[in-house]
Amino acid sequence: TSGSKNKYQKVERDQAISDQFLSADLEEMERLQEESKKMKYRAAVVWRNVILFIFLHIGAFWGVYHMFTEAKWATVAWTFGLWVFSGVGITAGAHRLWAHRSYKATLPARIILMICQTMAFQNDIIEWARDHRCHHKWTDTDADPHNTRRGFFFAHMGWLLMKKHPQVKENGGKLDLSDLFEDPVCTFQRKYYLPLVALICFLLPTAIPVFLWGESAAVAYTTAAVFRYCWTLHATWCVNSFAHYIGYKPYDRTITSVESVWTTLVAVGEGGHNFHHTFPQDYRASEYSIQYNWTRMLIDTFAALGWVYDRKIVADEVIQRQIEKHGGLKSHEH
Ligand code: ST9
Ligand code: ZN
Ligand code: ZN
Repeated sequence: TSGSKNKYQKVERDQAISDQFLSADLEEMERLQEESKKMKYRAAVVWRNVILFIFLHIGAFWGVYHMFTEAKWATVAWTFGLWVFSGVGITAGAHRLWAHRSYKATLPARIILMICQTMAFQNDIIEWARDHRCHHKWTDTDADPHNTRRGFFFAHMGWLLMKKHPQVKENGGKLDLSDLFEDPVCTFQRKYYLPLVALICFLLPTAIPVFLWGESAAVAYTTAAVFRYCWTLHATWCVNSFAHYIGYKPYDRTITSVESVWTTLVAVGEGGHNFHHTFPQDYRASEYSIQYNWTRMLIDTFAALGWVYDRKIVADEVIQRQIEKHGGLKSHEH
């Protein structure tokens, strides 16, 4: 029937989409770097963002002060719970599901993940996935939004304080994002993004401690909203900075990304970054070297409930062969 034919085509199409951001070949990377050198581009600082991030950090420190002084224990627990909740919106949602298509999810699961992802306030899913697909395809060139060649701070958060390099826009514009624009969960979120963020990232985290256990609004806001948001941002950014700089490279010694155990701890299971850049289609996003993969446990739990399915993994033999041929242990071997 035409129905089953469409279904079959869709599977093929999804595979093509998740394959398109395997790293570009060396020739293309070199061409990009040559072109970039000729551009004589100078980065422009976006002062609005600098000022907003300064206020965010002041608010976050205030939140830490409140946590050690007046906050009720339930508010502290709530703050840490929301770190994990918004964190999996990024790892299981924006990253492994939407950016990489490493598994499939039913509508209810996608709605839950979208709500979690909105709480993390890291741009809407479509924008997040577009930047991330650029990062994988053109890693460490100027078409990578958080190019590590521009330094540790740029890779961590500096890239959000400046205009994007023209190569990001030019090359990113060629990516196929049709899968994201076809998902009504993504287009709904994009359409109402800022009101949804106000509600889910700031209002609800503040209101619940106030109404359920009588926390003061100022304490709830600075801890569960502002501090938690800022903390989760840094946890995420560590994957772009620390997990591209300091650690081991068991799967591919020629790339910058590394295995970073403590990044895994703050980034709810996302520190196996040498594995992840080597096998970006694998829903586990890390393999043997790192055990605390909470995001994987969540996806597996959802799968047991029938909420998600078709989890992609790379065969053990393939991983072993990769380790033997291309693995290395030293950090910073280019
Ligand atoms: C944030 C994101 O923090 C963090 C992402 C981290 C990724 C980590 C990945 C690691 C793996 C996963 C680990 C998860 C761990 C989680 C642990 C959790 C516990 N392709 O951007 P504009 C075009 S966000 C193609 O304004 P400017 C496009 O036409 C934090 N085209 O450029 C676009 O228009 P539209 C909160 C592209 O003016 C147009 O250019 N948010 C692409 O240079 C203009 O785009 C903020 O701080 C592309 N890739 O401004 C906001 N990009 O969108 C920060 C752009 O309409 N952002 N185009 O299609 C900004 O203010 C601005 O983007 C800017 C650049 C100032 C940085
Ligand atoms: Zn990725
Ligand atoms: Zn990376």
